[in-house]
Amino acid sequence: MNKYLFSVLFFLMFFIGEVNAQVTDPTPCGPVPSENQMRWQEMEYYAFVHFSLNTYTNQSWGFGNEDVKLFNPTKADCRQWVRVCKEAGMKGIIITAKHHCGFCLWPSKYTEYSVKNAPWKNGKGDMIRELADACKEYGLKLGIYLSPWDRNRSDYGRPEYIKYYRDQLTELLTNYGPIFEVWFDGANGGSGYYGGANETRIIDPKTYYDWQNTFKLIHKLQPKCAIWNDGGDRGDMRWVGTEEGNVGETNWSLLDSTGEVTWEMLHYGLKNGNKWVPAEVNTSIRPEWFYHPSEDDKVKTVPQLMDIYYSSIGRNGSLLLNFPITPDGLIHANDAKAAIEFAKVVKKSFAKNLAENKKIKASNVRGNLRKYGADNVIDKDDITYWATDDSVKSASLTINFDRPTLFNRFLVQENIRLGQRVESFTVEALVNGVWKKLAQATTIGYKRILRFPEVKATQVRFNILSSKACPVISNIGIYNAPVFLSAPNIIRDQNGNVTINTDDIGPIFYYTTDGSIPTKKSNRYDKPFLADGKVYIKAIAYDPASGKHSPVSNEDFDISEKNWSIVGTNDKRADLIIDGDPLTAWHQNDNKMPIDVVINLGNEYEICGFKYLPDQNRWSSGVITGYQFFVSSDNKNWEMVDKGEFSNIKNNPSMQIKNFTPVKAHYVKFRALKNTVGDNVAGYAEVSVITK
Ligand code: FUL
Repeated sequence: MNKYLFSVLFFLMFFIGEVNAQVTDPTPCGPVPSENQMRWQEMEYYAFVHFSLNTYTNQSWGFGNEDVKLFNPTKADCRQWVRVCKEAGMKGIIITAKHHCGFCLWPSKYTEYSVKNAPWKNGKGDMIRELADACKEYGLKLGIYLSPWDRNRSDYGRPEYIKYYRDQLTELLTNYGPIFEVWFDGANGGSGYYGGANETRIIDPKTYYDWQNTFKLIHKLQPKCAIWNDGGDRGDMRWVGTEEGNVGETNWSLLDSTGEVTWEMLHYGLKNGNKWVPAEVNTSIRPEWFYHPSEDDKVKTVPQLMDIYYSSIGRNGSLLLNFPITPDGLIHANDAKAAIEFAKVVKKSFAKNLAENKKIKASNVRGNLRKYGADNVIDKDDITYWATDDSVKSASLTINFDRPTLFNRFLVQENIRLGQRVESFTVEALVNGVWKKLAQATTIGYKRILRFPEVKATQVRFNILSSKACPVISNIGIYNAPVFLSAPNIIRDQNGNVTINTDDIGPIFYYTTDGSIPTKKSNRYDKPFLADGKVYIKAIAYDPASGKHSPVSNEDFDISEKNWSIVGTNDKRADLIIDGDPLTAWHQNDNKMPIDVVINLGNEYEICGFKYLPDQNRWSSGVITGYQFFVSSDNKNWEMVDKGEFSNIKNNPSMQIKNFTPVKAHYVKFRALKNTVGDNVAGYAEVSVITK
């Protein structure tokens, strides 16, 4: 009998083994990442550094005629940059070897417009060499930004320039060791110095740069380098359509290999695209990319950086965070502090995976094989995965904590080597015996992290509702991350009434008007208060329940706008541009460019600059790029005191600040010459002046 049972068992085992042997790994679904893209994706987080002549001219885009003699970073220390980046948890640094002005941070033998003619180290300096050495010393990877648009070169726009560009790329990709990423910015504002021609040169970015041959050169010189390109030719990664620090909640790592790429495709990817082109989220730790002293108190706070983290790395993107290098040649202490604190919070947030070592059950396991079992999602191995049978495209995993457990984050990863599959999923929690939906989301990709209010539950259920093919999940994490209060908004209306608020529920606010840091002993805010005229307000939000407070927010208000008026229009909405509210805007579209707006300041003041905030609505029209600024004492005789461009306003529609030599003004005229789309609309959220 025993012998008989043994034979039956043996037969069954053999038979099942045979059946299982026929179960193969899921076949890839659609395009999959290359080894270069995979290596890049796993880096997750790395730095940008913006450093050039702009650093010395307070500009965003140099015109191309700035004096090389300005470049003299007396304390330049790339090891300091790298140490900050390393401590901030970053894996590499991409440097603006050449920005649009054409100035080169390395002594290129193909141009005189470089460090070799700058006073820095008597022309013997090479910033790329110093950074490459520092990266090597600290184990970070090096990346290169080489602007295709070059406002200095006389041959820009002609075929010779492409040779020059490739020669420079060859220098950079040959002499500085391994390069992990090259960055080819698509910006081209047209006008420039161009070797003295001082004209506008329009090129067709789709054909002029001949990217395919440049890509071949890169592959030859640096086979392991990933290519970022926002032009028509697909690189290895894509831009996400904004510099604010977020990619779409739905984020497919796919595009089509040919055809136009719309803003939607950049932001959300393309579900059925035929090429793997994942998202890289680029943003600056300050409003601008280059250093401007006026932004020293505008460094992003830890809660803001955490939001960016969840909206980039937490949405299947990588995060490229910029540090503007100071004129001394260092990462500013405020920026370093914010980035390092941010890294500490990220570490703390994901320190303990509450799902680890817990019982986990799947509604379906591919071929019932252990190899594809549910435990693979908590085994800390990114290669192993849970998969279902090919026919099963909706399935769930249940994690049992045994006892009530507090958490507020859910992390999930697909094994993207087999393609991106999941289209929609939910997360539920068993709270006091009842299943409660915590979150509903769409794509996953390399990594997705969901945030929800803290919940105490005994079980968590991850339900895949639909998937392009059988789901392949490599990792799940459940965390209880620290929660932060956001720094409050400080808004002053035209009458001088200051409002302090935030999106968080429940905090109280404290503020100061003398520049000191607010504490619980400072003024308590309970309703709008009057603070007219020049005043520097700092505020914090404070949560009495937890005893926690937010970072400090600052607003440096100038003269009173109480007696200001918009002259020469009957449109009442014109007042919205001096109402202090960044969310309201006015547009003029009944005239041809140039379009003027005239403000009566109600009094004579000595002014030394102005501020322009474009309409903050993403789809807004009338974002001004070319301007002139005039002053007058009588609204009749005008003197032009400034003219220029708002360089990067299309991609980064933040507050534009322009300074000029102090001058007396009773009336000011802001003239729009050109907008981002070349039509006849001028739009403004706010216009104000800077007094001496
Ligand atoms: C933009 C450029 O025009 C900015 O100056 C900056 O370099 C940013 C990263 O890309 O398009």
